[in-house]
Amino acid sequence: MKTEILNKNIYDVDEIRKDFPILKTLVHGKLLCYLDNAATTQKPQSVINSDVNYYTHLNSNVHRGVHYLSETATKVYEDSRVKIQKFINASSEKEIIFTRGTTESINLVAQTYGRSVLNEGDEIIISAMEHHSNIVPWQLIAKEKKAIIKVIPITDKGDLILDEYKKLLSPRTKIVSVVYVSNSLGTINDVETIISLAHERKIPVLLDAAQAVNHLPVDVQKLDCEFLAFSGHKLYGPTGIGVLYGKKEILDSMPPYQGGGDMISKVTFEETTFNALPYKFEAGTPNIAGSIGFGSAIDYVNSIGIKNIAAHEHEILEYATEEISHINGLRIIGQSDNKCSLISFVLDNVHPHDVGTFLDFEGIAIRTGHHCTQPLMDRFSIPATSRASFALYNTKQEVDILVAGIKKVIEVFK
Ligand code: C6P
Repeated sequence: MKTEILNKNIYDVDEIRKDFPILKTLVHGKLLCYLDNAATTQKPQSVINSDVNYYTHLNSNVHRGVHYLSETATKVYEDSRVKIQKFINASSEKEIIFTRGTTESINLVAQTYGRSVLNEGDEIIISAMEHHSNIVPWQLIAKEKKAIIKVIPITDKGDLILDEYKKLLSPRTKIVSVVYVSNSLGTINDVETIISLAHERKIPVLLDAAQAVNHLPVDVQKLDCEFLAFSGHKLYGPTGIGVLYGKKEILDSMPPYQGGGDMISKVTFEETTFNALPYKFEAGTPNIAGSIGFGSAIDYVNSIGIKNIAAHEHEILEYATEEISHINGLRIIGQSDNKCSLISFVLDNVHPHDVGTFLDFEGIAIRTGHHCTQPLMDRFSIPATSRASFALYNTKQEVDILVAGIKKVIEVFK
C-alpha cells in the first residue's frame, strides 16, 4: 500500500516492542521472532491489564443491574463500542454489533439478511481469494434457499479481475461479499470500485475486513459499504470478540440472529418484540471483558496511529519482499502491486509444513498450510504455502532472521 513517508522520530519500534511482554519469550533458546500476525497479533500490556482490571474491579453483568458494579461495567462496555465506532468512522454506535469475531459477523449477515432476501435462483457474489469464513456461511444459506454462489476470478499475480466481476453482477445478485485484504496473498482489493459497481445496481456489499482494520485506515462512511466484519484478536485485542458494522437502515430491516436475553423489548408466550439496535443482535450475556479489552486495543492503536502503523509495515513488507525474492528456489504467491502485511511463499521440493517446523527451531513463528483458503490454493495448484505476516512491532532484523532461516531450510533439504 502506498502511504505517506513515516516520520521515523515518532515511530520507535524498540520502544513499541517493550509494550508486548510476550516478545521477550525464548523459543528453543532463541528470542521469539513472531511472524504469524495474520493468525493473531500479540497483546500489549495495556490490553492484558484491561482484562485483569475488569475481573479485579468491575466484574458484573451489563444492562441488567442497578448496582454500582453493573452500572460501571455497562458504561465501560458501551464506551468501548463508541471507541470502535470512531475507529472505523461509523455514524452511530448503534451500528456496531459485538460478535465473537469475523466468522460470526459474516454468519450473522448470511443467516439474517441472506435468509430474508434470498430466493431460488438468486445470486451471491464472493471472490476466489475468500477465507472459508466468507464462503461456507453463504454455502449454507444458498443450499437452503437454492441460491447460486458466483466467484470473481483472480489473476496469477493475485488481483481480482474486475471486468469479470462486472459481468457477474446481475438483477439476481442479492449481495456482494468480498475480502478487503487477503489473508493468504496480502492483496488489498479495490473495494471502492467493487462497492460502487454494486451500488449502481443497488446491491449491498459486505467487506471481510479481518486483515484490513489492523493495517489500513478504514472509514465505513467513505467506503459506503453496507456491512464490515472484523475480529478483535487481529487488532491487538482479545480473542472471542469481534464486530459487525452495518448501516442502520439495513440492520433495522433485518430479523434478529439469535433469541435470548437482552435482545428483546417484551416477551409473552404468544409474541416477542425486539430491542433496538445494536442489542437486537446481541442475545445473552456478552463477552464483556473481551469488548472492554477490544476498546483498550483501539486506544493502543490510536496512540501510535494507524497511518504510522501502515507506513511502518509497508517498509517492512518492501524490505522483506526484496530480500526474500532473491532466494533461489522460492516463489512468492501473491504479487499484487497493492499489497500489505504478509508474504506467502513456496519452496521447490520442501513442503511448507517442513519449512514451518524447521523455522520453529530457529525461534521463528510463521503459519503454514492452506490458511483456511483451500479454493485459493486450488487456484494456484498448490496444497499450502508458508506465510510470514507482519505487525506494528516487527523489525528488519526479524526479516533478516527469517531470510537466514529459509536459506538454512533450503540447505538442509537440498
Ligand atoms: N484468518 C489466518 O491465519 P476469525 O477466526 O473469525 O477471527 O477470523 C476469520 C477470518 C476471516 N477472514 C479473513 C480474511 C481472515 O484472515 C480470518 C482469519 C486467520 O489467516 C486464521 S484462519
